[in-house]
Amino acid sequence: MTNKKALYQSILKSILEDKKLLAVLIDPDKMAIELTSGFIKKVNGSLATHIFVGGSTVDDFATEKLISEIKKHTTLPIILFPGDVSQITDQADALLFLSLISGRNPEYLIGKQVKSVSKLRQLQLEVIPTGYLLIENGKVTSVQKVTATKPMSKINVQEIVDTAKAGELLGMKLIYLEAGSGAMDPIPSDIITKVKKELSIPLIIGGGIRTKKQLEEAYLSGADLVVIGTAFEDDETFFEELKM
Ligand code: 1GP
Repeated sequence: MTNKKALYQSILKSILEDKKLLAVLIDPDKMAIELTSGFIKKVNGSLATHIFVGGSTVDDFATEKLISEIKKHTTLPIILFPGDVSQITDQADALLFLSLISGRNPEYLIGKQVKSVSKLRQLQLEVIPTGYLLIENGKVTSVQKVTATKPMSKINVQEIVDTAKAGELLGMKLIYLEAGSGAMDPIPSDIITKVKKELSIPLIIGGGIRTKKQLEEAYLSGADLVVIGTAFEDDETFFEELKM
């Protein structure tokens, strides 16, 4: 672990300067090493400001191998968004230290975090405490399956707002509202707006964003950083579409 907070500070600085951030999410399970350089070239030429790496089910060492390959081709910061302790590596610049505060499964609230400490102690990795909230989107997502937790209902906006605020009050440095990878619909704008209004820490939005309009809407509603994975995986011309 390191006391340096360089990456988190740079996120805060961007927000102060009114710059919106975009992370491309790469799942080590879906990205073949030999295709990495071509993909990262497109990321470099895009609006992306960060690369997130992680997935719900990933083979041991696949994340480390993938990140060392990505680093050969980019200077963008690489942040771990791990589905499991095995994905933690100091090849990355920072780690989203996630606690699934929308759920009530102790393993994902604190259990996995405790298990990761012996590993983190040995690594020079910036650790960013992050409150992670899964919001329902019309289909069962892998986060829901893997964590055996229920997503929060979209209808009960106040509960989502209160949960995010509780995360901040517990000392979390980021809040991540997740619709789930490949979600039918992204997080609704009114939820983003209301959560953002309550928070004084940065807000990350991800899941189901497939168009430039949806991206812009997330920013306008209050997202500081948007995460997109599936849309880039499915169609790399999306990198170009975003620039138009
Ligand atoms: C998933 O929020 C991320 O954890 C990104 O979702 O793959 O739907 O873009 P997509």
